[in-house]
Amino acid sequence: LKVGRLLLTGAAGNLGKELRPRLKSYCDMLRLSHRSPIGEPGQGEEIVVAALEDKDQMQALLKDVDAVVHMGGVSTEQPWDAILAGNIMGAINLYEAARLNGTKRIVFASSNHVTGFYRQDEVVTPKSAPRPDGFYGLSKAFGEDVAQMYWDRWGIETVSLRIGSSFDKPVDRRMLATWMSYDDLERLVVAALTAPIVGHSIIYGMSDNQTTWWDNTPSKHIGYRPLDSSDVFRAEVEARQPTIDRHNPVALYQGGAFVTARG
Ligand code: 15L
Repeated sequence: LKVGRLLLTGAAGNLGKELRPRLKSYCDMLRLSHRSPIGEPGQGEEIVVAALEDKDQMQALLKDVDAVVHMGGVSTEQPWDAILAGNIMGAINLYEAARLNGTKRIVFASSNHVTGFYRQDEVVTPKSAPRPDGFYGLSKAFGEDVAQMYWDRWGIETVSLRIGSSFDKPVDRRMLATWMSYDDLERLVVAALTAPIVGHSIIYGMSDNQTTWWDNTPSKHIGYRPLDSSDVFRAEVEARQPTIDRHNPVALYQGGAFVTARG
């Protein structure tokens, strides 16, 4: 199933870089955006420089786009001003641009930090109340609310991906629960783009890890099936981190180091 004209924001970011070559085969044209220049487009690509906090640039960016994979924005705990520009103004500018341009669906890179202040001995679902662990998590919760409002009011569909830790491999104990491989990230984004109806759905982005704090049952309709697991790295991770201090908030809460990080 092809998407037509697809926009990938944050194309030069950690996950944008991974998705750029992978998304090409699912669309006729891949438009890539970043806040600074990122070189020349390849075949079937367009490159546009646009800052999320710039309303006019965002409206031009979404012209003739059928769907968006929104990986742009601030991706860690940062000073409020940066979060305000990239993630708060950015969310509104993106959705306003989608409304004005008739974009049908957005896949929004939300984050597990929306629920980072649940403890590691709790299992949460996409229906659980948010408990953001900082300005960053708060901004992602806001982005999800923006998505919900634009669905209810304007019929723009979104899948909000509460991405765990999408890296090469898990490097600490926490990531045994939160890790998502790049191949599973691709499967999740493609499922979110192509599921026939999604309204506004929220789903945690994780591989098929044995240890998990998240139950995606309410979002089964998206049809995401992870094929990787952090468990092949378990021995390596446990050797590197043999003990954990359960009184340390970093080991107690799902958000890990984010729960004490200052922007
Ligand atoms: C995130 O939201 C960050 O963007 C990413 O860099 C990781 O730190 C991840 O969460 C995580 O929780 O491991």
